[in-house]
Amino acid sequence: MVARRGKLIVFEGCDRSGKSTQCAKLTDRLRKEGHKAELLKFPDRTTSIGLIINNYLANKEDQSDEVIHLLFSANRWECMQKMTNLLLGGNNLVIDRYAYSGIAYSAAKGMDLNWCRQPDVGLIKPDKVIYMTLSENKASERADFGEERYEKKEFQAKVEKIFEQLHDPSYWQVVNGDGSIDEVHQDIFSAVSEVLSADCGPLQKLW
Ligand code: DGP
Ligand code: NA
Ligand code: NA
Repeated sequence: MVARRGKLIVFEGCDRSGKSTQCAKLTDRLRKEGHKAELLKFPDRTTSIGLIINNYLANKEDQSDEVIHLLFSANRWECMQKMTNLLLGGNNLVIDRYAYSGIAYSAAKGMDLNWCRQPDVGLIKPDKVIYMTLSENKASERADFGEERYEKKEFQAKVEKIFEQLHDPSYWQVVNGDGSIDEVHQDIFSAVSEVLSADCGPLQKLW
């Protein structure tokens, strides 16, 4: 019998919302509970496109808004065959950022939202998007932003507004990241458990 396909779980949210910590915790938990699970992250800075993106984020290299937008998208496209193979092989994928970050961070610069959406049309559609939020209070308690290009308070507020526009309640779950790491993990784990036991049908495409 052919293995049931794995589920695609995407984490989205602003910088410092706790995505990376929660992605790692969820992947561990899934494995402990006997599920096959792999963790991926975008941008994937290890490919040649990823290296250009890394230099851009580190402010070592400039790119036009259009070029960097297309490179972020290409960085996702170059992973599609691998993701398809993993999912069809029964692996659940946990992904730290995806096309929604692509749109949110570019549109926050004032770029046209519809233009921004186009390059990611046809990527594998997630079965669930975990959208992590953080209240102002909690955000200011966390360590300061780093040095990277987008890590500024005013810019993050614009990004958040675009994420709110992209929010699709049919497959997004908003998770408040204000609680302790374990509390937040518990919320995420219950949302994801539902998806894992559901029959989501064949892989679908964005958008
Ligand atoms: P991270 O490694 O998750 O902290 O992401 C690096 C930074 O890049 C972060 O500020 C979010 C931003 N980012 C992630 N994906 C995209 C994308 O597709 N397009 C743009 N413009 N920015 C992105
Ligand atoms: Na970051
Ligand atoms: Na992160």
